[in-house]
Amino acid sequence: MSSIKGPAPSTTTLDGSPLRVAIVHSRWNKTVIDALLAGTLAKLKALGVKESNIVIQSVPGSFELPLACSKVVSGSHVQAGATATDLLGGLNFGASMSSPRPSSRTSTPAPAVISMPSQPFDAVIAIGVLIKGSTMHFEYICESVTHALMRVQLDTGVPVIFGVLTALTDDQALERAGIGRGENKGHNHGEDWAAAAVEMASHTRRWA
Ligand code: DLZ
Repeated sequence: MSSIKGPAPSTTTLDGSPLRVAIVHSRWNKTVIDALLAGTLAKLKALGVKESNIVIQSVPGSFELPLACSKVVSGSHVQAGATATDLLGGLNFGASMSSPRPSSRTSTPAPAVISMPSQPFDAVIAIGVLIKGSTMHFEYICESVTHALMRVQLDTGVPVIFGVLTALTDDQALERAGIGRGENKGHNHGEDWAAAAVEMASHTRRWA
C-alpha cells in the first residue's frame, strides 16, 4: 500500500524568482547533510530562486542552528564566505552517494562554508541531522533546537523552515535524505523544505 504521508501540493503558484533564501546547516553527519543540502538547493533553483539570492552558512552542530538563524535573519553575522555556486562545486555528491555507506554515523565536522547576506532574507532553512546515541544528549538537543527555531521565526516574522532530521538510526537519516542503503533509497526531505521556504516566503510577503 502506498504511504499517505507527506505534504499535499501547494494551492498557490510557487515562484521563487523574487526571493532571497538563507540556508544554515550544521556539519555533523556530513554524508546526510550533503545530500539534504543538494536536494534543497536543487529544488530552490527549480522553483526559480536565483543562485545569487541563495546564501549558505555552516555551523558546527544542530545546537548552534538557532543562534545562527537568528543572526542571519537580522543580517548581523560576520562576513566570510562562499556562494551557493561555490558550495555546489565543493560538495562531492557523486562520491558520497556511490561510495560504501559508513556503518556508523560520520561525526567529524566538514569544513565551514559560509556566505554573507547584504539584504534581508525572505526565509531561512535550518538543516541539521541528529542521530540518537546512547545518552540523553539527543533528546535535549532535539527539544531545545526545535523550540528555539520556532522562537526565531515568531520573534522575527521571517519563516524558519525546520530542516532538522531527528533520527533514531543511521538508516532513518539516510532514507530521509534519499540515500538509503537498501532498495528503498527513501526521499530527500530537502526538496520539501525548499518548497516550504518558497511558499512561506511568498505568503509572508503578502501578509506583510
Ligand atoms: C555533540 C553532538 C552529538 C553527540 N551529536 C550530534 C548530532 O547527532 N547531530 C548534530 O547536529 N550535532 C551533534 N552534536 C553537536 C552539538 O549539536 C553541538 O554542536 C555541540 O554540543 C557544541 O555546542
